Amino acid sequence: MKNMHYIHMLLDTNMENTGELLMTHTQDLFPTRLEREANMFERLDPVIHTPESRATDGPLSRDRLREFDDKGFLFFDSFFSRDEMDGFIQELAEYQQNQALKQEEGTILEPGTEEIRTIFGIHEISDRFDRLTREPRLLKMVQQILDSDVYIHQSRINYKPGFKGKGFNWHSDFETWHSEDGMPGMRCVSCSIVMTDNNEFNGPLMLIPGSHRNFIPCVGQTPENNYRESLKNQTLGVPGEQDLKRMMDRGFIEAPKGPAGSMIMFECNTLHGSNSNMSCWPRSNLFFVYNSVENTLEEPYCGNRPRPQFLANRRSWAPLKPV
Ligand code: 6CS
Ligand code: FE
Repeated sequence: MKNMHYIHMLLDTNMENTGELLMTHTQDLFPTRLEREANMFERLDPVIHTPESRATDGPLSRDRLREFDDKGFLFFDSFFSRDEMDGFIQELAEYQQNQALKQEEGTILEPGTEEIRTIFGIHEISDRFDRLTREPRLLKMVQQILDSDVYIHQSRINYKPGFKGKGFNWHSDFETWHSEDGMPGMRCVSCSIVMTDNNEFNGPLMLIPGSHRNFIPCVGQTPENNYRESLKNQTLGVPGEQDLKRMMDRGFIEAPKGPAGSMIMFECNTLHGSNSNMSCWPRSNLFFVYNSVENTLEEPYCGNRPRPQFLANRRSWAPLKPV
């Protein structure tokens, strides 16, 4: 049963005699892409959805759950062994040489180059990556946090090639997924698996600890097909500098680094971004976005047409079963 506080039941004025309740729309509890600035406000959803009594029914210890609750992300050094990653890394290298794949709409190139920036829907392209989304070690942690079955909302590989990989502006994924994909609430977690060693020079993912606790409404109306620009250079859904400074002063910035096979698990509303890659080494990270089956997509709250399947899965919300 969906979280009822998202469903805004209205008496249909034409039918008040019958008192029949009609679900006319899901109330937008996270208004954003506004005409003028609005204050940030505290999130409405828990971070850890599992009740305290069942909190340790899963691989994460109380301390790790508390750390995720406090910071909005966890780092796992060498979560997968390097040789477990070899097959995945080999497959990603083959994709970079695949000219037909470069023409796909779900493949985004670095501006002005033939270098791949992102391939979306990687779990729908590859059986190997599809199986990885159902790796029990991942699934059990995500289910423990979200207290429900999950499905993949979005998967992608960000290549960030040496010298040419551009950065990503600060943003909350949830702000985009709510506004442009109709994701009702914050019950969604990303797992970013490091495919090439992340060091301080090749543009590692940067996160602001504690930023997941506030929703920051952003200014600017969303044009149709915004993703054609935003995936190369995001300008909408980027918080203002005053709000970013407030979050950074409060939580500072962390850039977890580690060898291929390491993993960053972060909450859908944790502010993150990354610098351009000025080194010669690629910084390729795989992202699996696990959404709760209790948080499935509505119509986009920005009012636009739904985004393509490779960005926002509307086709299969069946609970993922571990391999
Ligand atoms: O629009 C999106 O869904 C994508 N944009 C960013 C910057 N992060 C999340 C996601 O990949
Ligand atoms: Fe993001």
